[in-house]
Amino acid sequence: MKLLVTGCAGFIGSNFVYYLRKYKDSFIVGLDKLTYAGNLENLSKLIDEEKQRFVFIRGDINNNELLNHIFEKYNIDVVVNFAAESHVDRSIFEPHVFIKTNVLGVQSLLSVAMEHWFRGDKWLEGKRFIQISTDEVYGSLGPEGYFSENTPLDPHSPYSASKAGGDLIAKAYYDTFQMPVIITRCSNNYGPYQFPEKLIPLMIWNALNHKELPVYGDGKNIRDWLYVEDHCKAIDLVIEKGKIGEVYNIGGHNERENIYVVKKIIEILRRKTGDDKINEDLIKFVKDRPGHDRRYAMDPTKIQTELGWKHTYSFEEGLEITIDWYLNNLDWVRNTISGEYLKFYEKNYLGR
Ligand code: NAD
Ligand code: TDX
Repeated sequence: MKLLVTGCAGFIGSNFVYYLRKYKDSFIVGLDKLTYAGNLENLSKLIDEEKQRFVFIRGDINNNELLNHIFEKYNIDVVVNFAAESHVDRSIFEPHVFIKTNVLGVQSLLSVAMEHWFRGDKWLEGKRFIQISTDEVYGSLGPEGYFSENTPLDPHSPYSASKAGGDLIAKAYYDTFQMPVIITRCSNNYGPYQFPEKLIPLMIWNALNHKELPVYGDGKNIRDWLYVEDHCKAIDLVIEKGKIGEVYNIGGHNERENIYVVKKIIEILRRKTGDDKINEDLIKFVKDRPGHDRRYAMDPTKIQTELGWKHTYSFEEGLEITIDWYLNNLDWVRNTISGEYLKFYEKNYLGR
């Protein structure tokens, strides 16, 4: 099988291409624009050790000429589209970049894939386009209930609106052309290689440096945490057994309040480092994120019953592993945040 994995130098994309290493007969073309969030260091082991089975190409999913070249040269069977602007806070300051990649970029990928996969009046066998989406397209929940695949879309941030736009154009390619599209919507991922602007790695890094831990609002917003390896396993199953035209929700049933997550990180870090300066005095409640969704929680019944997926890691287990990874990869964090994110963070968030 020949896969085009876009956004392969980001957090989930890089974990996914490592996950696919176990398939000795697969060939992966990794495409990534290397924005501030993409880091080739994430792929260094693959680039060194898997020359026969992995090729990296720097480029934009909006570049149709490049996409055509890739489809022609590598005869792609499966597209897994992780490429996106992914950070909600950034989308509040620069929505246009989100629309360009998360909506128009999806359209470019779909149209080029269609050009290569639709022959005569039918689709070539075995082709799959997997659009990686998010629970955020469903909006926000009250204290009860879960998002199912039938929950109406009700995005609130420019990020989630752009992801919903990408989903709808992908759905339209299935409805109109019967293109072999499948959409997956997952909850909050965490694990190795996550850019330290997202809650968990940001809190780990700040705590280790005895810096403030900025908790938005009252800290009682709830996210449903999914260890990235469990997510990769789900996508793998969707490629193998997922039904064309369907949506699959992927969630860990690990709902936690943000303040619990931050306190747990403090507790684990203090135990692992013996550093007493890592304590709850570092927590600072700051102005809330505008349009901040209160609660996300996924109902993963469909992927569990139809494809046999289940998550392996509880939140507390996954968090221990994640913290160990960051403690063993402090140079990675240092290199990653010495780039553009730091400037953005300082300009927009310090002093709130
Ligand atoms: P990330 O920001 O870590 O990585 C995104 C990658 O896409 C980066 O390597 C970046 O360089 C690349 N990219 C951005 N624009 C591009 C473009 N125009 N062309 C080519 N490459 C481009 O994001 P992530 O957390 O790994 O998320 C991956 C996907 O999963 C995204 O589609 C995101 O919406 C979705 N998702 C993420 C989470 C999460 O918790 N991280 C949850 C639900 C859904
Ligand atoms: O400094 C912070 N303080 C804080 O209280 C940050 C960065 C976040 N938060 C809160 C906001 C959210 O309620 O923590 C929660 C998690 O925030 P993020 O890590 O920014 O993730 P979220 O906004 O939930 O979105 C994530 O999950 C869904 C990903 O970034 C998206 O790409 C994905 O679609």
